[in-house]
Amino acid sequence: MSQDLFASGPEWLLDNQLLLIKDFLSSDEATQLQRMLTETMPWKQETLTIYGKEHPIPRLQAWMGDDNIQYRYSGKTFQAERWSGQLKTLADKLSTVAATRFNSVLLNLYRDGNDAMGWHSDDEPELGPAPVIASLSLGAERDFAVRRRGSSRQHAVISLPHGSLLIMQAGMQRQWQHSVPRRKAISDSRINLTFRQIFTDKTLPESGT
Ligand SMILES: O=C(O)CCC(=O)C(=O)O
Repeated sequence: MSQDLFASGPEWLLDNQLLLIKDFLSSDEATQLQRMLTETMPWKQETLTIYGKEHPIPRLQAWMGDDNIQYRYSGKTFQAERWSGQLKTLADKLSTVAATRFNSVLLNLYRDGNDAMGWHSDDEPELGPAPVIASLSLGAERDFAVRRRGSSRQHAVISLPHGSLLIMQAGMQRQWQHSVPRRKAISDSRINLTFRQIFTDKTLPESGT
């Protein structure tokens, strides 16, 4: 992990499973990026099938990456759209920061505090056995809650400000779940980008590496 690229104060949290860099982007850079993404991304409200019934998820999503990147999530296959030059440049920069090779990004648009994300770990097989995920937050400051896998008790809440970068380290998804709880008092929107390395059957590393 290269830390000398940061302007100031990265914080290690949760037994070093999370690295938070609050000022990864300046406020102006973050605002500009949020505006550009709000206007140009192919936002969609996906649905999840629960007990045979389709439910719209409480947020909008877009999925961008290298050619032929596919991701299975909740029984569905999503094909990444080819990313713009600006997102690819950002992915390359974050790959250097996180010492990995991000080939895709999942974008979530939380329209206001009624939009949310439930408890989960990012542990789909395509992410490999020990995924490192870089999560960039733009817009309304929202809580990121964590709990141990197998426990229903919330362990910690980390507030993610405009322009912040949170890097989930390799052991995080095995041990912890995370969520973005509803916050009804928040009326502003937020975009979160999670940069991921998606493996194909051919590039998947062995379990335990
Ligand atoms: O919006 C966030 O901060 C978290 C997003 C997330 O958990 C995910 O994309 O898996």
